[in-house]
Amino acid sequence: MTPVKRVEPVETSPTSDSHLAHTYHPLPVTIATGEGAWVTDVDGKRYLDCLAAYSAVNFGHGHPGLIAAAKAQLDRVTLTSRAFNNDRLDAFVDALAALAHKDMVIPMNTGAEAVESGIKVARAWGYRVKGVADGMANIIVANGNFHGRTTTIIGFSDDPSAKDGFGPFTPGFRSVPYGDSAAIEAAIDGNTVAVLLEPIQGEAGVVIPPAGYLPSVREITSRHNVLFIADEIQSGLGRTGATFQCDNVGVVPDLYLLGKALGGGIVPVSAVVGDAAVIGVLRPGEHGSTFGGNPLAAAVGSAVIELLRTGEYQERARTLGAHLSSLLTGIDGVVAVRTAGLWAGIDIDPALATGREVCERLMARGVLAKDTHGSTIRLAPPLVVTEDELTWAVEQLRAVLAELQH
Ligand code: IF1
Repeated sequence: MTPVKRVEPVETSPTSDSHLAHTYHPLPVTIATGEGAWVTDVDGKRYLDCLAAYSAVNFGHGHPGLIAAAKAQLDRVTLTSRAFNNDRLDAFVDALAALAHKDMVIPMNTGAEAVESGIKVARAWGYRVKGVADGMANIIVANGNFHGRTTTIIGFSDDPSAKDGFGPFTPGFRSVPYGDSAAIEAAIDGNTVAVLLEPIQGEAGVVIPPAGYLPSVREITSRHNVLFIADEIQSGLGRTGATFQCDNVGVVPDLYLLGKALGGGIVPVSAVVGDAAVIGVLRPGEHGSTFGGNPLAAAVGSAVIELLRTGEYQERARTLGAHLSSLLTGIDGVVAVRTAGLWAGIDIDPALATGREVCERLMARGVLAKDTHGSTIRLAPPLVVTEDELTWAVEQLRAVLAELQH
């Protein structure tokens, strides 16, 4: 029997007395409270939050209506499991289905769970409706994707930092260049059950595909009897100036994967939303989760959907996004800008600084943002931010880049 190689445990820094796993390298700020688009650290310093927990806080910190919905439900019942019904879930799924103009919802908790659920639905649909031989289904994804951090999902990532050292991975995925619908068609075969895409790639740096890409993917998948699954976990729910980014390009996917802002920045709420012809393939006992569809999540989710029903937040993202886009034009030290609603990917001249360095300097000036890769930073403030606050934030970016140039 070959001896198991003993790997010395990674030395933690002697000063660190934290019990927290070292899975992040956060900016050196410790947030204590939040209100609207602002957060306050333990020393009372205020910051404009231009990350919004990666678009999970679209409606601002402590939105009164969402907090009230959560508080009211806390005093009623918070978790029943799906072994029994609860009096909040039907209203939530009815409202969410109506919002997406679909007729069936799988309520889950995190985004990754929604993605994993979408993969299971697509495979089951492939075997039970399309007639793919059992165990042979493949799903097409895009290079540069980020769909979460489970081992199945990182298995089809091409980011070594997300993937290396966690194998073996789940088979049945093919990755093609993002933005190239011909590459998708070339990768489809008789066993292809779905194409899974972010309508805009968030972690890749707010990468917006060519205008005709998603409509072309929709036409190709329909023609080949392949499901189109849109991961709107980050791009959806108002961020890009519409309820879904797919709305902006006139595309209706077979499945929407939703998360982040669906929980109002209060509780994890995610969902797979589609039609019974697809999601209806699942039978009792085949899928679920302890917290999926719990009454607290459903009550908060219903309040979030109510905020989106009027279109007010989508309009704010459109109007303020146009302002943000104009503010970001012609800044020395910025080599490229990509914006969609109130979401911006900003490529800084790598000769000037890394994205991390820029974010550290922005933090010192009271703006919290996050780099993605290399010298790219993203801005995604809560949709309640004001025009003046956006102007001020971009002035801080200009000042940081001016400092770095001297
Ligand atoms: C972290 C990134 C963003 C997502 C899309 C599914 C998920 C995500 C399009 C999974 C989650 C989060 C994960 C979070 C940071 C953030 C992130 F930097 F990791 F890549 F936004 F770009 N689909 N994205 O963006 O949802 O399971 O996390 O609820 O890992 O620190 P989740």
